[in-house]
Amino acid sequence: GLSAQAQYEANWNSIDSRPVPTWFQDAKFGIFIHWGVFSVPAWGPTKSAVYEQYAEWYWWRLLDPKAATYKEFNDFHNRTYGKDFKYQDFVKGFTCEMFEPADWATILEQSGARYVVLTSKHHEGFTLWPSAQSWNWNAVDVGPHRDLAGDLSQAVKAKGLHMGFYYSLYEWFNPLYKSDVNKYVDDHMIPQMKDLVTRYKPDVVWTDGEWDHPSETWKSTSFLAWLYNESPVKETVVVNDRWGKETRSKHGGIYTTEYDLVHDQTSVGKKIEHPWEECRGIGGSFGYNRNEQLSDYSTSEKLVHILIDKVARGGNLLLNIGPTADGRIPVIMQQRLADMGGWLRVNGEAIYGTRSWDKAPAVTADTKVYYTRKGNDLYVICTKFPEQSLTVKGVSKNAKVSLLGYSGKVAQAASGSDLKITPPSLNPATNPCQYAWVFKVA
Ligand code: FUL
Repeated sequence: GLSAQAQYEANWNSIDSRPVPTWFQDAKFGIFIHWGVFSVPAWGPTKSAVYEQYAEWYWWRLLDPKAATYKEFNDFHNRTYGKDFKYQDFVKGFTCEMFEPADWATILEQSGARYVVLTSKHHEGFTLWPSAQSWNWNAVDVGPHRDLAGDLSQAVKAKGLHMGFYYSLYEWFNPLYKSDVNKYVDDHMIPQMKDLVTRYKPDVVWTDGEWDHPSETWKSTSFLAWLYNESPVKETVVVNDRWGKETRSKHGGIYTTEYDLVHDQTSVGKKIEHPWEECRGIGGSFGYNRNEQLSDYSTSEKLVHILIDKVARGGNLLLNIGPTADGRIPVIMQQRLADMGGWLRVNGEAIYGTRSWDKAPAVTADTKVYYTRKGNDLYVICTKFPEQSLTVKGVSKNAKVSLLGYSGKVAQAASGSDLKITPPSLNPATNPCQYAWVFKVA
Protein backbone atom coordinates (compact mmCIF):
# COMPACT_ATOMS: atom_id res chain seq x y z
CA GLY A 1 0.00 0.00 0.00
CA LEU A 2 0.98 3.67 -0.19
CA SER A 3 2.71 4.62 2.98
CA ALA A 4 4.61 7.79 3.81
CA GLN A 5 7.79 6.04 2.65
CA ALA A 6 6.46 5.66 -0.93
CA GLN A 7 7.59 2.08 -1.31
CA TYR A 8 8.38 0.82 -4.78
CA GLU A 9 6.83 -2.47 -5.71
CA ALA A 10 8.28 -5.37 -7.66
CA ASN A 11 6.65 -4.57 -10.99
CA TRP A 12 7.79 -2.40 -13.90
CA ASN A 13 5.03 0.18 -13.51
CA SER A 14 6.15 0.94 -10.01
CA ILE A 15 9.90 0.63 -10.66
CA ASP A 16 9.71 2.84 -13.77
CA SER A 17 7.89 5.56 -11.82
CA ARG A 18 11.06 6.42 -9.88
CA PRO A 19 12.73 9.47 -11.47
CA VAL A 20 16.39 9.06 -12.43
CA PRO A 21 18.34 11.01 -9.78
CA THR A 22 19.29 14.38 -11.28
CA TRP A 23 23.00 14.04 -10.48
CA PHE A 24 23.23 11.65 -13.41
CA GLN A 25 21.81 13.95 -16.07
CA ASP A 26 23.90 16.79 -14.70
CA ALA A 27 27.12 14.74 -14.77
CA LYS A 28 27.11 14.08 -18.56
CA PHE A 29 30.48 12.38 -18.69
CA GLY A 30 31.60 9.15 -17.06
CA ILE A 31 34.47 6.72 -17.49
CA PHE A 32 33.79 3.03 -18.02
CA ILE A 33 36.53 0.59 -17.01
CA HIS A 34 36.65 -2.96 -18.36
CA TRP A 35 39.16 -4.95 -16.35
CA GLY A 36 39.30 -8.65 -15.63
CA VAL A 37 40.97 -11.91 -16.66
CA PHE A 38 40.28 -10.92 -20.30
CA SER A 39 42.86 -8.16 -19.77
CA VAL A 40 45.54 -10.87 -19.79
CA PRO A 41 45.27 -12.18 -23.36
CA ALA A 42 44.01 -8.65 -24.21
CA TRP A 43 43.45 -9.49 -27.82
CA GLY A 44 40.77 -9.09 -30.46
CA PRO A 45 40.61 -8.65 -34.24
CA THR A 46 40.53 -5.01 -35.34
CA LYS A 47 38.86 -5.18 -38.75
CA SER A 48 35.60 -6.93 -37.87
CA ALA A 49 32.11 -5.69 -37.03
CA VAL A 50 31.78 -3.69 -33.81
CA TYR A 51 30.81 -6.42 -31.33
CA GLU A 52 33.27 -8.90 -32.81
CA GLN A 53 36.28 -6.78 -31.88
CA TYR A 54 35.58 -6.96 -28.16
CA ALA A 55 38.65 -8.39 -26.43
CA GLU A 56 36.61 -9.11 -23.28
CA TRP A 57 34.75 -11.76 -25.33
CA TYR A 58 37.96 -13.77 -25.86
CA TRP A 59 36.85 -16.86 -23.90
CA TRP A 60 33.53 -17.13 -25.69
CA ARG A 61 34.97 -16.56 -29.17
CA LEU A 62 37.48 -19.37 -28.64
CA LEU A 63 34.71 -21.83 -27.96
CA ASP A 64 31.94 -20.70 -30.28
CA PRO A 65 32.43 -22.17 -33.78
CA LYS A 66 29.50 -20.04 -34.97
CA ALA A 67 31.33 -16.81 -34.10
CA ALA A 68 32.43 -14.89 -37.19
CA THR A 69 35.84 -14.43 -35.54
CA TYR A 70 36.22 -17.97 -34.15
CA LYS A 71 39.13 -18.68 -36.43
CA GLU A 72 41.00 -15.44 -35.69
CA PHE A 73 40.75 -15.91 -31.94
CA ASN A 74 41.78 -19.56 -32.14
CA ASP A 75 44.69 -18.88 -34.47
CA PHE A 76 46.01 -16.23 -32.11
CA HIS A 77 45.47 -18.38 -29.04
CA ASN A 78 47.00 -21.53 -30.43
CA ARG A 79 50.11 -19.89 -31.79
CA THR A 80 50.65 -17.72 -28.70
CA TYR A 81 49.71 -19.97 -25.79
CA GLY A 82 49.14 -23.40 -27.35
CA LYS A 83 45.79 -25.05 -27.91
CA ASP A 84 45.77 -26.78 -24.53
CA PHE A 85 46.17 -23.54 -22.60
CA LYS A 86 42.95 -23.02 -20.65
CA TYR A 87 41.37 -19.59 -20.30
CA GLN A 88 41.17 -20.03 -16.50
CA ASP A 89 44.96 -20.18 -16.36
CA PHE A 90 45.20 -16.60 -17.61
CA VAL A 91 44.30 -15.54 -14.07
CA LYS A 92 47.93 -16.09 -13.06
CA GLY A 93 48.83 -13.23 -15.37
CA PHE A 94 46.27 -10.88 -13.81
CA THR A 95 48.85 -9.44 -11.44
CA CYS A 96 47.95 -5.74 -11.18
CA GLU A 97 51.26 -4.87 -9.50
CA MET A 98 51.23 -1.41 -11.09
CA PHE A 99 47.70 -0.60 -9.88
CA GLU A 100 47.77 2.59 -7.82
CA PRO A 101 44.15 3.49 -7.03
CA ALA A 102 44.96 7.08 -6.05
CA ASP A 103 46.84 7.66 -9.32
CA TRP A 104 43.98 6.19 -11.32
CA ALA A 105 41.53 8.39 -9.46
CA THR A 106 43.60 11.47 -10.31
CA ILE A 107 43.62 10.52 -14.00
CA LEU A 108 39.86 9.92 -13.91
CA GLU A 109 39.10 13.16 -12.13
CA GLN A 110 41.36 15.18 -14.43
CA SER A 111 39.39 13.91 -17.44
CA GLY A 112 36.45 15.99 -16.28
CA ALA A 113 34.33 12.88 -15.82
CA ARG A 114 31.92 13.00 -12.91
CA TYR A 115 31.44 9.26 -12.47
CA VAL A 116 33.21 5.95 -12.96
CA VAL A 117 31.78 2.52 -13.74
CA LEU A 118 34.05 -0.50 -13.19
CA THR A 119 33.34 -4.09 -14.30
CA SER A 120 32.79 -5.83 -10.98
CA LYS A 121 32.12 -9.04 -12.93
CA HIS A 122 32.01 -9.51 -16.68
CA HIS A 123 30.54 -12.51 -18.54
CA GLU A 124 33.56 -14.64 -17.55
CA GLY A 125 32.19 -14.65 -13.97
CA PHE A 126 35.44 -13.48 -12.35
CA THR A 127 34.73 -10.90 -9.64
CA LEU A 128 37.02 -7.97 -8.83
CA TRP A 129 35.85 -8.13 -5.23
CA PRO A 130 36.03 -11.02 -2.70
CA SER A 131 32.63 -12.48 -3.49
CA ALA A 132 31.76 -15.52 -1.38
CA GLN A 133 29.65 -16.77 -4.29
CA SER A 134 32.64 -16.73 -6.61
CA TRP A 135 35.03 -18.82 -4.58
CA ASN A 136 38.50 -19.15 -6.11
CA TRP A 137 37.41 -17.08 -9.10
CA ASN A 138 37.78 -13.61 -7.62
CA ALA A 139 40.62 -11.08 -7.36
CA VAL A 140 41.35 -11.72 -3.69
CA ASP A 141 41.50 -15.54 -3.80
CA VAL A 142 43.56 -15.65 -7.01
CA GLY A 143 45.37 -13.33 -9.42
CA PRO A 144 46.36 -10.04 -7.76
CA HIS A 145 45.08 -11.08 -4.29
CA ARG A 146 43.57 -7.65 -3.89
CA ASP A 147 40.11 -6.16 -3.57
CA LEU A 148 40.36 -4.17 -6.79
CA ALA A 149 36.74 -3.03 -6.67
CA GLY A 150 36.98 -1.80 -3.09
CA ASP A 151 40.34 -0.08 -3.56
CA LEU A 152 39.23 1.79 -6.66
CA SER A 153 35.85 2.67 -5.20
CA GLN A 154 37.47 4.28 -2.18
CA ALA A 155 39.95 6.30 -4.25
CA VAL A 156 37.33 7.49 -6.74
CA LYS A 157 34.94 8.59 -3.99
CA ALA A 158 37.77 10.42 -2.23
CA LYS A 159 38.03 12.60 -5.36
CA GLY A 160 34.35 13.49 -5.10
CA LEU A 161 33.31 11.42 -8.12
CA HIS A 162 30.37 9.02 -8.16
CA MET A 163 31.46 5.38 -8.19
CA GLY A 164 29.49 2.68 -9.95
CA PHE A 165 29.74 -0.95 -10.99
CA TYR A 166 28.98 -2.90 -14.13
CA TYR A 167 27.64 -6.36 -13.31
CA SER A 168 26.88 -9.14 -15.79
CA LEU A 169 23.73 -11.06 -14.90
CA TYR A 170 24.76 -14.11 -16.90
CA GLU A 171 28.00 -16.08 -16.73
CA TRP A 172 29.01 -17.97 -19.86
CA PHE A 173 30.41 -21.08 -18.25
CA ASN A 174 29.09 -21.20 -14.71
CA PRO A 175 27.79 -24.79 -14.35
CA LEU A 176 24.98 -23.65 -12.06
CA TYR A 177 23.82 -21.04 -14.59
CA LYS A 178 23.77 -23.69 -17.27
CA SER A 179 22.01 -26.37 -15.23
CA ASP A 180 19.55 -24.43 -13.09
CA VAL A 181 19.10 -20.74 -13.84
CA ASN A 182 16.62 -20.23 -10.99
CA LYS A 183 19.04 -21.56 -8.43
CA TYR A 184 21.80 -19.48 -10.01
CA VAL A 185 19.67 -16.35 -9.64
CA ASP A 186 18.66 -17.10 -6.02
CA ASP A 187 21.91 -18.47 -4.64
CA HIS A 188 24.52 -16.70 -6.73
CA MET A 189 23.43 -13.62 -8.65
CA ILE A 190 21.07 -11.85 -6.25
CA PRO A 191 23.37 -12.42 -3.23
CA GLN A 192 26.30 -11.07 -5.26
CA MET A 193 24.45 -7.95 -6.31
CA LYS A 194 23.27 -7.24 -2.77
CA ASP A 195 26.77 -7.86 -1.44
CA LEU A 196 28.26 -5.46 -3.98
CA VAL A 197 25.72 -2.75 -3.12
CA THR A 198 25.95 -3.07 0.67
CA ARG A 199 29.75 -3.27 0.72
CA TYR A 200 30.64 -0.41 -1.64
CA LYS A 201 27.47 1.69 -1.86
CA PRO A 202 27.78 2.42 -5.57
CA ASP A 203 25.79 5.24 -7.18
CA VAL A 204 25.50 3.31 -10.45
CA VAL A 205 24.46 -0.32 -10.89
CA TRP A 206 25.07 -1.00 -14.59
CA THR A 207 23.80 -4.47 -15.42
CA ASP A 208 24.39 -6.37 -18.64
CA GLY A 209 24.27 -9.92 -20.03
CA GLU A 210 20.48 -9.95 -19.61
CA TRP A 211 19.55 -11.19 -23.09
CA ASP A 212 19.15 -14.94 -22.43
CA HIS A 213 16.09 -14.53 -20.20
CA PRO A 214 13.14 -12.27 -19.47
CA SER A 215 13.42 -9.98 -16.44
CA GLU A 216 11.08 -12.30 -14.56
CA THR A 217 13.71 -15.05 -14.58
CA TRP A 218 16.36 -12.63 -13.30
CA LYS A 219 13.95 -11.39 -10.59
CA SER A 220 14.94 -7.90 -11.67
CA THR A 221 11.96 -5.98 -10.33
CA SER A 222 12.26 -7.46 -6.85
CA PHE A 223 15.98 -6.64 -6.77
CA LEU A 224 15.20 -3.08 -7.90
CA ALA A 225 12.47 -2.73 -5.28
CA TRP A 226 15.08 -3.69 -2.67
CA LEU A 227 17.59 -1.28 -4.21
CA TYR A 228 15.12 1.64 -4.24
CA ASN A 229 13.42 0.95 -0.88
CA GLU A 230 15.96 -0.54 1.43
CA SER A 231 19.51 -0.36 0.13
CA PRO A 232 22.04 2.17 1.46
CA VAL A 233 22.00 3.94 -1.93
CA LYS A 234 18.24 4.16 -2.36
CA GLU A 235 18.32 7.96 -2.79
CA THR A 236 21.21 8.26 -5.21
CA VAL A 237 21.54 5.06 -7.19
CA VAL A 238 21.14 5.06 -10.97
CA VAL A 239 20.51 1.89 -12.95
CA ASN A 240 20.26 1.18 -16.67
CA ASP A 241 17.81 -0.70 -18.89
CA ARG A 242 19.52 -4.11 -19.13
CA TRP A 243 17.30 -6.19 -16.85
CA GLY A 244 15.86 -8.87 -19.13
CA LYS A 245 15.53 -9.57 -22.83
CA GLU A 246 12.43 -7.34 -23.09
CA THR A 247 13.64 -4.32 -21.11
CA ARG A 248 16.09 -2.25 -23.21
CA SER A 249 14.85 1.25 -23.97
CA LYS A 250 11.70 0.32 -22.04
CA HIS A 251 12.28 -0.42 -18.38
CA GLY A 252 14.63 0.32 -15.50
CA GLY A 253 16.54 3.59 -15.33
CA ILE A 254 18.58 5.17 -18.09
CA TYR A 255 18.48 3.81 -21.62
CA THR A 256 21.76 2.61 -23.09
CA THR A 257 23.33 2.73 -26.53
CA GLU A 258 26.65 1.07 -27.34
CA TYR A 259 28.83 2.29 -30.22
CA ASP A 260 25.60 4.03 -31.27
CA LEU A 261 23.94 0.65 -31.60
CA VAL A 262 20.68 0.24 -29.81
CA HIS A 263 18.08 -2.43 -29.93
CA ASP A 264 15.64 0.18 -31.13
CA GLN A 265 17.49 1.43 -34.21
CA THR A 266 14.91 4.15 -34.83
CA SER A 267 16.37 6.25 -32.04
CA VAL A 268 19.92 6.48 -33.42
CA GLY A 269 21.00 10.08 -33.90
CA LYS A 270 17.80 11.46 -32.46
CA LYS A 271 17.05 13.32 -29.32
CA ILE A 272 15.63 10.90 -26.76
CA GLU A 273 13.42 12.36 -24.03
CA HIS A 274 14.24 9.70 -21.43
CA PRO A 275 17.69 9.97 -19.73
CA TRP A 276 20.16 7.89 -21.73
CA GLU A 277 23.83 7.14 -22.07
CA GLU A 278 26.11 6.08 -24.91
CA CYS A 279 29.04 3.79 -24.05
CA ARG A 280 31.99 3.07 -26.29
CA GLY A 281 35.73 2.53 -26.21
CA ILE A 282 38.41 4.89 -27.43
CA GLY A 283 39.19 2.14 -29.94
CA GLY A 284 36.95 -0.74 -30.98
CA SER A 285 37.04 -2.77 -27.76
CA PHE A 286 36.13 -2.37 -24.11
CA GLY A 287 38.72 -4.78 -22.68
CA TYR A 288 42.31 -3.76 -23.49
CA ASN A 289 43.20 -4.92 -27.00
CA ARG A 290 46.94 -5.15 -27.63
CA ASN A 291 46.23 -5.67 -31.30
CA GLU A 292 45.02 -2.11 -31.78
CA GLN A 293 47.22 0.58 -33.28
CA LEU A 294 47.12 4.33 -33.04
CA SER A 295 44.93 4.52 -36.15
CA ASP A 296 42.32 2.37 -34.38
CA TYR A 297 41.94 4.97 -31.62
CA SER A 298 39.68 8.00 -31.84
CA THR A 299 41.52 11.30 -31.67
CA SER A 300 40.88 13.67 -28.78
CA GLU A 301 39.05 15.95 -31.20
CA LYS A 302 36.74 13.13 -32.24
CA LEU A 303 36.05 12.21 -28.60
CA VAL A 304 35.20 15.79 -27.65
CA HIS A 305 32.84 15.92 -30.63
CA ILE A 306 31.20 12.66 -29.57
CA LEU A 307 30.65 14.05 -26.07
CA ILE A 308 29.10 17.21 -27.47
CA ASP A 309 26.86 15.25 -29.85
CA LYS A 310 25.50 13.05 -27.05
CA VAL A 311 24.97 15.92 -24.61
CA ALA A 312 23.21 18.07 -27.22
CA ARG A 313 20.84 15.17 -27.81
CA GLY A 314 20.10 14.86 -24.09
CA GLY A 315 22.46 11.97 -23.36
CA ASN A 316 25.57 11.16 -21.37
CA LEU A 317 28.84 9.68 -22.63
CA LEU A 318 30.35 6.75 -20.74
CA LEU A 319 33.77 6.53 -22.37
CA ASN A 320 35.62 3.29 -21.77
CA ILE A 321 39.25 2.65 -20.90
CA GLY A 322 40.85 -0.80 -20.75
CA PRO A 323 43.61 -1.11 -18.17
CA THR A 324 46.33 -3.71 -18.60
CA ALA A 325 46.70 -6.93 -16.64
CA ASP A 326 49.58 -5.42 -14.66
CA GLY A 327 47.43 -2.49 -13.58
CA ARG A 328 48.32 0.38 -15.90
CA ILE A 329 46.04 2.74 -17.77
CA PRO A 330 47.74 2.82 -21.18
CA VAL A 331 49.44 6.19 -21.62
CA ILE A 332 47.63 6.89 -24.90
CA MET A 333 44.32 6.50 -23.07
CA GLN A 334 45.58 8.82 -20.32
CA GLN A 335 46.41 11.37 -22.98
CA ARG A 336 42.91 11.21 -24.49
CA LEU A 337 41.37 11.68 -21.04
CA ALA A 338 43.69 14.59 -20.23
CA ASP A 339 42.72 16.32 -23.48
CA MET A 340 39.04 15.94 -22.73
CA GLY A 341 39.63 17.33 -19.25
CA GLY A 342 41.48 20.30 -20.74
CA TRP A 343 38.57 21.06 -23.03
CA LEU A 344 36.05 20.67 -20.22
CA ARG A 345 37.98 22.98 -17.89
CA VAL A 346 37.32 25.81 -20.36
CA ASN A 347 33.94 24.72 -21.71
CA GLY A 348 32.38 22.57 -18.98
CA GLU A 349 29.79 25.25 -18.33
CA ALA A 350 28.19 24.30 -21.66
CA ILE A 351 28.12 20.61 -20.72
CA TYR A 352 27.58 19.95 -17.00
CA GLY A 353 24.08 20.55 -15.70
CA THR A 354 22.74 21.45 -19.12
CA ARG A 355 19.76 20.08 -21.01
CA SER A 356 19.25 19.72 -24.73
CA TRP A 357 17.58 22.54 -26.66
CA ASP A 358 14.69 22.08 -29.09
CA LYS A 359 16.87 22.86 -32.05
CA ALA A 360 18.55 19.95 -33.74
CA PRO A 361 22.29 20.16 -34.40
CA ALA A 362 22.80 22.14 -37.59
CA VAL A 363 25.52 22.83 -40.12
CA THR A 364 26.40 26.40 -41.06
CA ALA A 365 28.84 27.47 -43.74
CA ASP A 366 31.92 26.24 -41.96
CA THR A 367 31.04 24.38 -38.77
CA LYS A 368 28.62 21.97 -37.21
CA VAL A 369 26.63 23.71 -34.48
CA TYR A 370 25.17 22.06 -31.41
CA TYR A 371 23.04 23.61 -28.69
CA THR A 372 22.69 23.08 -24.96
CA ARG A 373 20.86 25.20 -22.42
CA LYS A 374 20.91 25.92 -18.70
CA GLY A 375 18.33 28.21 -17.12
CA ASN A 376 18.04 31.17 -19.49
CA ASP A 377 21.45 30.63 -21.01
CA LEU A 378 21.97 29.06 -24.39
CA TYR A 379 25.27 27.53 -25.47
CA VAL A 380 26.14 27.45 -29.14
CA ILE A 381 28.85 24.84 -29.60
CA CYS A 382 30.90 24.85 -32.81
CA THR A 383 33.08 21.92 -33.78
CA LYS A 384 35.25 24.19 -35.94
CA PHE A 385 36.06 27.77 -35.15
CA PRO A 386 33.69 29.69 -37.41
CA GLU A 387 35.38 32.14 -39.73
CA GLN A 388 32.06 33.62 -40.79
CA SER A 389 29.19 34.95 -38.73
CA LEU A 390 26.68 32.56 -37.22
CA THR A 391 22.94 33.06 -37.13
CA VAL A 392 20.94 31.66 -34.23
CA LYS A 393 17.32 31.61 -35.24
CA GLY A 394 14.59 32.96 -32.99
CA VAL A 395 16.80 34.22 -30.17
CA SER A 396 16.08 37.57 -28.48
CA LYS A 397 17.97 40.66 -29.61
CA ASN A 398 19.22 41.90 -26.29
CA ALA A 399 21.13 38.75 -25.44
CA LYS A 400 24.71 39.05 -24.26
CA VAL A 401 27.14 36.92 -26.23
CA SER A 402 30.54 35.73 -25.08
CA LEU A 403 33.05 33.07 -26.09
CA LEU A 404 33.90 30.71 -23.22
CA GLY A 405 37.49 31.11 -22.08
CA TYR A 406 37.94 34.39 -23.98
CA SER A 407 37.79 37.77 -22.27
CA GLY A 408 37.39 39.94 -25.37
CA LYS A 409 34.13 41.19 -26.81
CA VAL A 410 32.04 39.22 -29.27
CA ALA A 411 30.14 41.25 -31.83
CA GLN A 412 26.47 40.54 -32.23
CA ALA A 413 23.54 42.03 -34.07
CA ALA A 414 19.86 41.40 -34.41
CA SER A 415 18.73 40.35 -37.81
CA GLY A 416 14.95 40.19 -37.75
CA SER A 417 14.02 37.77 -34.99
CA ASP A 418 17.44 36.09 -35.23
CA LEU A 419 20.75 36.72 -33.55
CA LYS A 420 23.87 37.16 -35.64
CA ILE A 421 27.17 36.40 -33.91
CA THR A 422 30.41 37.56 -35.46
CA PRO A 423 33.29 35.50 -34.09
CA PRO A 424 36.37 37.41 -32.90
CA SER A 425 39.59 36.78 -34.74
CA LEU A 426 41.74 34.71 -32.47
CA ASN A 427 45.47 34.22 -32.38
CA PRO A 428 47.39 31.46 -30.60
CA ALA A 429 47.61 33.60 -27.47
CA THR A 430 43.90 34.39 -27.26
CA ASN A 431 42.49 31.09 -28.48
CA PRO A 432 41.01 29.50 -25.34
CA CYS A 433 40.97 25.87 -26.48
CA GLN A 434 41.14 23.27 -29.24
CA TYR A 435 38.54 20.92 -30.75
CA ALA A 436 35.35 22.96 -30.21
CA TRP A 437 34.34 26.50 -29.25
CA VAL A 438 31.35 27.69 -27.28
CA PHE A 439 29.40 30.92 -27.63
CA LYS A 440 27.30 31.64 -24.58
CA VAL A 441 24.11 33.55 -25.19
CA ALA A 442 23.00 34.89 -21.81
C1 FUL B 1 28.04 -5.53 -23.90
C2 FUL B 1 29.01 -6.60 -23.42
O1 FUL B 1 28.76 -7.85 -24.02
C3 FUL B 1 30.34 -6.03 -23.80
O2 FUL B 1 31.38 -6.92 -23.56
C4 FUL B 1 30.55 -4.75 -23.01
O3 FUL B 1 30.64 -5.05 -21.64
C5 FUL B 1 29.41 -3.77 -23.25
C6 FUL B 1 29.44 -2.56 -22.40
O4 FUL B 1 28.18 -4.42 -23.04
O5 FUL B 1 26.77 -5.91 -24.00
